[in-house]
Amino acid sequence: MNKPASVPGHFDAVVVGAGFSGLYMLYRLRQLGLSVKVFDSADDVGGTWYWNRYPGARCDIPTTDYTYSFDPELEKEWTWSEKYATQPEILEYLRFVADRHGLRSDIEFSTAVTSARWDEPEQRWRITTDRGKEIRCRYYIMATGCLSMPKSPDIEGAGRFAGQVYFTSRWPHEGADFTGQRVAVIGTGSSGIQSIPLIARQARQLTVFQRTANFSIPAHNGPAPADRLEQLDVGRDAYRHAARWSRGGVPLEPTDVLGITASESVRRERFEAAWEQGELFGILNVFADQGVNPASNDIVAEMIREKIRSAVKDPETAEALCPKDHYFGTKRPCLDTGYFETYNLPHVRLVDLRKQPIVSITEDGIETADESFGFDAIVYATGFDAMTGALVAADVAGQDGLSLKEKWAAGPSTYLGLMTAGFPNFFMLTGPGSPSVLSNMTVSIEQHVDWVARCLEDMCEEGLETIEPTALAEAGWDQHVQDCGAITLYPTANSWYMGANVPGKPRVFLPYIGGVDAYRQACDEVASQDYLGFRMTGPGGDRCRDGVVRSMQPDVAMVLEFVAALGLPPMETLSAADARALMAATAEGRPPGPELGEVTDGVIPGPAGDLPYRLYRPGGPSGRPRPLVVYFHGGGWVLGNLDSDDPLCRDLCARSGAVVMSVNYRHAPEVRFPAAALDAFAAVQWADANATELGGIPGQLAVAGWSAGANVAAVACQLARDAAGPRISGQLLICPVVDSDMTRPSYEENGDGYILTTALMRWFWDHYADPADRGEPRAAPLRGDLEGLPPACIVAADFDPLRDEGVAYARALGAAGVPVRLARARGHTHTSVTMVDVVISGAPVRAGIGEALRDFFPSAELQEQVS
Ligand code: N01
Repeated sequence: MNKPASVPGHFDAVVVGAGFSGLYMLYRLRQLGLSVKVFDSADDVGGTWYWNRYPGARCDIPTTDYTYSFDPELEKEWTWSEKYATQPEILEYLRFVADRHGLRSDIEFSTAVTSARWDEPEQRWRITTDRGKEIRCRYYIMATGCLSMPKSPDIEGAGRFAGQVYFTSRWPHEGADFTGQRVAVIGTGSSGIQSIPLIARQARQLTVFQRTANFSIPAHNGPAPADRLEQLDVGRDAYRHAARWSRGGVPLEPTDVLGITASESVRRERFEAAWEQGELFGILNVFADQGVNPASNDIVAEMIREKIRSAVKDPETAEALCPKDHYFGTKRPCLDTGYFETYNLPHVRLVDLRKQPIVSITEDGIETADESFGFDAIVYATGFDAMTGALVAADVAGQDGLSLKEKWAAGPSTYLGLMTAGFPNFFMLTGPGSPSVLSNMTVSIEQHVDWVARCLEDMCEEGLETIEPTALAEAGWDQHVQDCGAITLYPTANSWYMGANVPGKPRVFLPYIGGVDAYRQACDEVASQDYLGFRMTGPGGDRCRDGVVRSMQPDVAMVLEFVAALGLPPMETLSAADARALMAATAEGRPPGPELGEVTDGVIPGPAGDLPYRLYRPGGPSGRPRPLVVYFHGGGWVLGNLDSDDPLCRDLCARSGAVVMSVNYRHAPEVRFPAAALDAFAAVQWADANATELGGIPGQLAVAGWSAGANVAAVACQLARDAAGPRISGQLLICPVVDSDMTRPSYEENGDGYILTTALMRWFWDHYADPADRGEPRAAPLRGDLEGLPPACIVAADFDPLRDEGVAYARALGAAGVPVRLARARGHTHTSVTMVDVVISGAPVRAGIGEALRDFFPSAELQEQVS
């Protein structure tokens, strides 16, 4: 039983919403001994499942998984009757839970919260309800659901229709009888797709108005899957634990099969198995790359289109039902029962609004650009103002009276999707920036509720009374949420995930797509690191450990995890020969980089024998001269060759439109300092003298390099300046080695765990140059005279031990009057920017590099060729 409010109208916590999240939050707050009041505008528990009563409403995650796990006894006492339970059964379940734990006594039904104001002097929230009540609470928790605020009809004349009007999201409790009626359904998202087959059973005539064709797979509903029940019987706790640490909140091994490389038979087999299984996470896991690679995605999409074509008899209708304007999964796919087959019924018709848009709703029907339709009833299945709608509609005002609506005018900003700066003690359950709608909601709800409960318990123990995120932590999380979305295809769609379904809503990727497991890890880390990124106050003292919980690009982190799992020996423990062999082996099977016009190999004379080179020419008219970039590969003067940096050179060539000449140089330990630098300078001289033969434009030559290759490129520029030629138009230095001082902070911060380690860098130096030589400008160009050098573009990566020397070189060049562009590779390591088509987040950085290269050659011709 709840602790009563010690002062009438004063509670420890107020929760809005009595659905899955609100009920469990109440249960946990009570366990902490807090006084709680829950408000819900409905007259019973259920939340989403109270309102969405349209015919055919079911969950789309198997109910064995879409269920609470906090109460093992409850799990024993409740058995779901179907694989995907109906809305009435889910509602019954929530009623059962509420009764079992006596939760109703703390819930005020049929009461909406109309405003919530943070009272700074009192350090309390002031809550008002539509029943005129005003109450105070320390913690204000919105458990209002992600899909609870119906989108208002944005169709001309929507209020004019004189017949029956229904919204799937607010279906009448007494139901609707369409027998003998002419019915219109507008919208073909999950709600439309679930209800259309059932409405068709009653209606005399059913017309479906479709704006966007949607992907849907058969739910194959029936008894709960036997294998799932067996797993639960054998080890319920282990199963639930696996769900909590899975990507989507349902135990499922993510596949490593790539769509682009799988054979046709493997593709077909995997797809058909997922189709037969009829589960959302299964069909989203046919290929590991379907969410990021358009070609792979299209394989799945086309197989679904084939299924639609074979289900729908009329070819024109079938084609209109085939989704073609978004990648599969980027709008939430649906699970259906006989949806596409419904269009084979003689009284059902599809109107494709792309061909004939709605002009207006009229008094007796709908008028499109081509036709007038008469109806007895119109059903709006037009969706929700998702994820933020219910939050901003609630008139929440934090410090200084700033409302959530104002703060989020350009899109939501949260820390972990749980809190937002400026709104102390205000929690959102499954808020924007958390996995929420991309996951099994029940797992994500329990995780959020447990986190909030633990946080309040910790605060209580330490005498802390307020908590709110810092601006730094919140900005870092917002960035991470967007970074995670940006490497996927999701932002390309006009989906409600992007806020694109509501006119005027800012286009921002709303949920967190990094995975339930990764998210839980981040939340746990925050809590265990003294609530990193939160500011807490109270009689127990003020405290704030400020910081960003995730600043690495998500795909870079994945690569690091993958490499760590390989358990490779550290390079510096190997001989040079073995290290070279290991490097070559790890490069096998990587994506080749872009196709180019021409790639040819050759040799040039070096100071001590021939040096191999590879010449990359972009596509386009052959024979047309272009500026020339002489490139030097990375590898610490010990490793690497023309092949090691081949994808990067292709990428640089394609992006810049210049001819790229990658030149190999002599390596240590066989030949030590300054051989590599002298070879580089000789190569630049030769390229300049032979520019025309190489397809270059005489006098338009730049140098480039990565890592140790950038070291020799930088040295070549200094040698060219000292030798009064050749004239170099620019130097591109990607994560360069420019100094032998290994004490800068970036060595301290990033010296271990990010592939290029301090130990490896020391190994490189030891192979390359005697300690006495390492201060020489030909080894450490930062220590040289920097005046009169060519314009530079320097790339410095956040998680690179060499970051600070790159930045120092940029600053020193600038101070010496050299034009410099410093490109920060945010969230990247020393190697990740170069991993073409592996680390997708590196592409924008390389796009900037391509632009910098073009800027070295301001000839209108090159700019034109590239654009
Ligand atoms: O809403 P939606 P929903 N003129 O936004 C169309 C969950 N859910 O209620 O795509 C004409 O998906 C709109 O067209 P377009 C689930 O997560 C789950 O169906 O914007 N058409 C679209 O076709 C789901 O994703 C279940 O071009 C208009 C449709 O209306 C989410 O809730 C069941 C229009 C809206 O589709 C939302 O689903 C139900 C206009 N002015 C819901 N405006 C389960 O199975 C909108 N549309 C658990």
